[in-house]
Amino acid sequence: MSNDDPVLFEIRQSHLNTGLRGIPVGTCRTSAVSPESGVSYGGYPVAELAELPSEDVIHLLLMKRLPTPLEAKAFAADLRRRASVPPKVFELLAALPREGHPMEWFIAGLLYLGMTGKTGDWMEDALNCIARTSAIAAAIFRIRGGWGDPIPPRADLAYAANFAHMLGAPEAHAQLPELLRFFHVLHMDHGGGNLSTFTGKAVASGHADVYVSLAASMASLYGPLHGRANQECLRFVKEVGTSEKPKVEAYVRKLLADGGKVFGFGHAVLRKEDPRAKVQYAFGEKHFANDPLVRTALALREIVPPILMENPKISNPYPNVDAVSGSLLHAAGLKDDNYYTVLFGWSRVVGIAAQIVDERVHMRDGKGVPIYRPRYVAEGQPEKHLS
Ligand code: NMX
Ligand code: MLT
Repeated sequence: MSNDDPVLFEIRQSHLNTGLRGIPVGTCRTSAVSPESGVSYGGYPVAELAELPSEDVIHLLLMKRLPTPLEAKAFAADLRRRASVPPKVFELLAALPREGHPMEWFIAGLLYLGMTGKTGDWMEDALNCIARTSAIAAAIFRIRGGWGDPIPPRADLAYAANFAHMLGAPEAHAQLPELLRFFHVLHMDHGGGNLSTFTGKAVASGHADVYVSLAASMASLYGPLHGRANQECLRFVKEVGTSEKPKVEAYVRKLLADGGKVFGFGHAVLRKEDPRAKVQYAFGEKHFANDPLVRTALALREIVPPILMENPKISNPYPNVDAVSGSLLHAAGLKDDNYYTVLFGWSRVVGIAAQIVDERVHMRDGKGVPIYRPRYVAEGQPEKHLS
């Protein structure tokens, strides 16, 4: 092996069946995750980007640089032009069973979008899909939640403000549009190896299209250990039911003794408090300091890490992105936690689509990453014959 081809990782028997934990499999052009400082997009710490309009950050992830003011205007207008969804898609959504989870609806919505509007060009489909998922996600809240018919987008609103408008949430707090804007930016991307992103790129490596690849990603995000942790986390915060510290501590200790998981804490890569959680806690302290669920989430922030640290198996005892997001959404008027993972998906679609474009169009000098095909070592199958 030459010096130009350094060994990055030595694979040992003990690495098998660990979910590829820590094993390098490729390069990522959109974002990087540092165990200590968390995620950055294109080199910018996510907490700084949380100040920007969604469109600028979408541009950064897709084009690998922030837009100039003129480009930003043109890019936002381009996304608005692409945003219209065929009415047939809403009719199809309306026919879905209410018992289906909103994420199952979102997966169906992505497939319907693909069936009614794909071009086959990776970048075009990525842009169209990003532009159209706001209408799909908002329609899921409205149709499944019984809020009414989908609300058309407005030509004068920015991406996230338009989403808040299309939601038309009956109990919306004045801070909801601002919360949705930075929620969107914070959740867009998290390196190349998180489960939903990895899944989407793997599916796209077989040259399936952007829409079905994103639908597969969203199936990964649906799991309670991944994106659905935001829903589970709010349920957990509700169950704790108090911000009185001794009671919170007693609750958490009993939960762990019974073998339960403390939702919103821990991470496969991070080893410090997630900067995305920090931004959200600060917003909670500023706008919802008297909300009982936000207060419980803030108490958990203090109490849980030292308790989790007592278990040496737990690699990261600190809050992750989901620790307080549900409490904020609830305080801002989105009361039904069943829908929270759709908001995660609405955001993560951006980073996954950008990474799919990179792997299909740019990697390996434009040849693209070949079809994913890791090796599995056969286990417990001595040779046998039928006769
Ligand atoms: N509560 C209880 N046990 C935990 C927790 C926690 N918050 N975090 C880790 N552990 C356990 C974990 O289940 C594992 O136990 P076992 O060996 O018996 O299987 C052990 O500690 C070691 O796990 P780690 O290596 O620290 O973490 P891993 O990379 O396997 O998992 C998570 C990472 C995020 C799946 C895990 O920390 C977890 O289940 N957290 C709670 C759910 C959650 O908040 N998920 C959201 C993550 C963010 N996202 O968007 O995906
Ligand atoms: C996250 O946003 O924290 C993830 O998608 C989980 C991960 O990085 O593994």
